[in-house]
Amino acid sequence: MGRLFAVVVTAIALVSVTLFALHTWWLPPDISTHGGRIDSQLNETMIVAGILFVAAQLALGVFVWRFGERGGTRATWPVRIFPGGATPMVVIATVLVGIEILVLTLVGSKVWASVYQSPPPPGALQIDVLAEQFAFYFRYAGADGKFGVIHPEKMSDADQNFFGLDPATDTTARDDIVVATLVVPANQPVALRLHAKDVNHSFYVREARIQQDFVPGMVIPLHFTATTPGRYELVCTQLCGLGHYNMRAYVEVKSPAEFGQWLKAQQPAF
Ligand SMILES: [Cu+2]
Repeated sequence: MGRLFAVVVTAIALVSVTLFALHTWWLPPDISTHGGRIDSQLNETMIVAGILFVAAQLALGVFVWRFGERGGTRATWPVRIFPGGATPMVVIATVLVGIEILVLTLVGSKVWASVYQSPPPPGALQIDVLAEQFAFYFRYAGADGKFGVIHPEKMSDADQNFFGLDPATDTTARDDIVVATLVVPANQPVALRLHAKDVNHSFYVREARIQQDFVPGMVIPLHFTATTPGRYELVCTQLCGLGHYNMRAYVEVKSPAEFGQWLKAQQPAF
């Protein structure tokens, strides 16, 4: 049994590493300007963690093969030949893995901060996003370039007033455009403001390498630049209720000219 287990452990390790190395199930192509940095960070993490994974699994296989069937006999190799016995070996392994995790964290947090904690480029197109159980809505400022003020008590799905606007008294709200698909121009920075009406939701677009939670009571900024026209799925990745599985929308990236035409053709919300 011991040797069979050693073979199975080794085979599982090699097959799973091969699947990763061949990119059998891999990320969709990146369509954002920042995604290259995220992808290379992910690759780095995969390679470093993969080497450790294979080394640990192969060592496990070797130990089980050599010592698995000697019931009651303690393993003496390589503890006996390692200077000082088991303790320094365990300490060294722990320190090495600790350094690896710290380095990945420090390097990775720089990449993360460059995307999520940098200000949007000047001139970015402002779009408001509202998440609620179980839909997303997107708001453009309209012809006046100004967003109407949000009044949470006026939010009403029945009146299709998803953002809680008050067009009767707020003139800036009257020409706001509210749609259920996020349309953005290619190669132009987009600055989103994320609002949650009820519970936590998340804004996740695989191809744009963007994932950011919505938190009720907070307005969370998120900016990115899409490079490739197309239609991409936006999904909620926070378990937000019974309809969570079905909470999604689409991001349409259009050429700047097509985007301009699309925006002109939209009717104001009121
Ligand atoms: Cu949700």
